Amino acid sequence: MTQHEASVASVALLDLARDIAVRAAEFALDARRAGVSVAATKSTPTDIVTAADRDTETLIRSLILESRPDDGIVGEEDAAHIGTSGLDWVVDPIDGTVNFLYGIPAWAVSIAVVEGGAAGLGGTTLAGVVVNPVTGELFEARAGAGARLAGRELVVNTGVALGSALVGTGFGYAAERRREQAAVLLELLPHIRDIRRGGSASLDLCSLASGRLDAYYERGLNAWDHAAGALIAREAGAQVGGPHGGRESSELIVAAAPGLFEELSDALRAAGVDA
Ligand code: LIP
Repeated sequence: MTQHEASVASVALLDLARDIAVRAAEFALDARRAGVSVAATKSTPTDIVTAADRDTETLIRSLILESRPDDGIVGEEDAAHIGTSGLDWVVDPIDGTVNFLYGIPAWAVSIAVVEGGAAGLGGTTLAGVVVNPVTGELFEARAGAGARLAGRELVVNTGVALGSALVGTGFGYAAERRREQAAVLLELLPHIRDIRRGGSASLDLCSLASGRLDAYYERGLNAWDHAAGALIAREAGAQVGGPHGGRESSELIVAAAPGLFEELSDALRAAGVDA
């Protein structure tokens, strides 16, 4: 495939991801307005799933396979669908489920298209879309083509020292994991401007991309939480990574402009994180 052909292909993937994300966002917002209840719990009693999570992912999966029947799908609420095309769609139908349940307007539909990764892990993200259905904000990026919100190019904040940095983070659902995360926060908080805990990793990464945060880190995420947001942040100029200079992973994701990325990583290591 020539570079031009690859570019045309990734434009088509972004267009499809955007169309599907918009339709899923409308569907999920209607479900929110109709009233939400917990359908089940997963890893702990506070790790909830609603019928809207499941129904929205079902809609997204059907729309993907309608257009691209040979692609794979990795989603939060159902088993992986193995494809044959080498492309995986990595989907979080409602990222920020607790916010969705409580009616806090900070949840998102997150869809990424990943090439060459085993079940969406470790590959190259070609396109990503994150939609906040309540605010109507649609963040998107295509690899090598920048990140945008409503047509406006996104650029991360640069030249921010750790002591002046507004840092986003989140916490897991298991008590022991939360205890560890609180201990890290105790060490980090005196060295930064402040913490923001928004409740949606994909929106936190989009906040970084749009200058509403200076940095973001979190431990214990799944690929669907960060796949699209990480591309949007990278295309806005953020350095995004995980432990020991590697790729972001379920163990750790750190994202910030170069310079602050290293400062934050050093501070996390000093707080006992294997960064
Ligand atoms: C959420 C993440 C968030 C994390 C929450 C939760 P979910 O994903 O986006 O960053 O702090 O604990 O994991 O479960 O709402 O899709």
